[in-house]
Amino acid sequence: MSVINVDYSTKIPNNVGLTEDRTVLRALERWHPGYLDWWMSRGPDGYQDALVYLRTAVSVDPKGWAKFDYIKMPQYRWGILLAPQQEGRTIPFGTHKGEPAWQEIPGEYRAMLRRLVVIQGDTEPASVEQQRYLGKTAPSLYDMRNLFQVNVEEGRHLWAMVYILHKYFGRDGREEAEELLQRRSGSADKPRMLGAFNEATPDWLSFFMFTFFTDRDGKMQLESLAQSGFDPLSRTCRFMLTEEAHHMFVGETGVGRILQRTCEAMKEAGVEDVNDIQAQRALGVIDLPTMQKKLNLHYSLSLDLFGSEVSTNAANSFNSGLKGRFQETKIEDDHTLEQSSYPVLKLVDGEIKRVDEPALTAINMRLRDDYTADCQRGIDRWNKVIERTGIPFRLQLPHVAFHRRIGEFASVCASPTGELMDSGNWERAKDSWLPSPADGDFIASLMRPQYEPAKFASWIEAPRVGIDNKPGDFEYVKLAA
Ligand code: BYC
Repeated sequence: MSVINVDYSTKIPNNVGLTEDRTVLRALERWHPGYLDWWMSRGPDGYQDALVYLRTAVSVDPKGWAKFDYIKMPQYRWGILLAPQQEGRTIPFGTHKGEPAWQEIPGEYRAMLRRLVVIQGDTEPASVEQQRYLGKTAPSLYDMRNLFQVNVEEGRHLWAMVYILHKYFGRDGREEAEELLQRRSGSADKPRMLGAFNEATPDWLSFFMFTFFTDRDGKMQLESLAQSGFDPLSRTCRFMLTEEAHHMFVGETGVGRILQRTCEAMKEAGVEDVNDIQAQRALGVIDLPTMQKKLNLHYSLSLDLFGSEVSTNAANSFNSGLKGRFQETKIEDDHTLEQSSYPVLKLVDGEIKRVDEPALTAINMRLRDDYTADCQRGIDRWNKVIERTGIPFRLQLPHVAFHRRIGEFASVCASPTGELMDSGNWERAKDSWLPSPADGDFIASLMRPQYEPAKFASWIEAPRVGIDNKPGDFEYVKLAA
């Protein structure tokens, strides 16, 4: 078996030679029924008998890894797929820089690595739980198919982390893998580990914003873990990134299509005031100010996922060679950062200022900056969509101090433009910056399913091209009778 092609002879498709690794194969086979129970009870509600036009990874060859076919979701072949091993790969950063990449985990780093793998693993099922009910209000079969594609792949990403836990962490790993099926998004007793993954995803605008902003954090974190000196983690994250790209595409094009519909409806009806919410809503579309509010919410929740700006956890993960920076190997510096500094936004005497901090402890800040730049490029593309319609409205990223619960700005109240204010004023202004209950009710009123091929809900444009180049009237989901 080559590392490129996937072995489908075992219950768990893989390219890691599971047939010869009986202990791990058996451990995973024991975990499998619990996973399926979780999928059936916490995965997409309904639609488990529908035939969904999904892509499944059949190889890790970048040129042709996906095969599209109709499949019922519970029969999706969740597999363990690692990118090919790079001959002679060395650790690219930290105190072990230049040493051969590890194929086993050095004893002293086990606990630190386990924490990173468990946090990564925890986010994957969490997002599926958050999106559980969205199929019922899908604006088209095309969108429904994309939702389910994202869901099954997040399920596969959970498998990817569970494989690492079973293979390299023995009994501790098996216990952690079990726990990953026990925690629940939004639960009071056993919540998911990171804040954003306990928030609701109540409607499709939230889903698209989530896949734009939160999956983009996933991209940044996976890129950093793909640099890891622990080679199996690096290889598994590299392959996950190929799937992640589609998730961000779903988010970016989803929001883009909503913006397009709103702006075109405004043009057709002659609505000129971009702040006239009622006039826009009367057209059956989502008004532009509410789009900005949802953006503010999802960006600020996702910023929290980067941890504290100054973090010894992050410094330790970097020093020990476990988690690097975004595209580490493309950065031109010494990759050990012992003497370097990095500008960090901090509160100094009640003002927000940039202060130089040791670059090692500022690793989270740097990744967050790279993330913000990547988000900004996406916002620019959305603004082009608006600009082409001639509507004078532009979306903006709020200030990083706005609406934060983790890090330097968790203790202060700031407006979207970064002015610090007291909590009373902030509370009074909050509904003009973040979606209010009334905004939520309005969006909910639009969330009616559209299940006819080639048709789309009133508030979203059709996509420009189909998935797998299928024509506009393609039936992406065949709903069970
Ligand atoms: N919520 O030193 P600190 C994805 C905790 S998304 C709650 O500041 P550190 C996906 C932290 O655990 C990518 N708690 O932070 C997207 C620590 O607690 P303990 C997921 C938080 O460790 C869409 C304490 O605060 N992957 O893949 O430097 C769909 C102090 O921590 C939060 C990863 O994140 C929070 N937001 O950085 C599906 C990669 N933030 O341990 C999937 C792995 C911090 O003292 N994780 N805390 O009790 C990491 O690299 C790091 O752990 C973090 C935090 C970036 C998360």
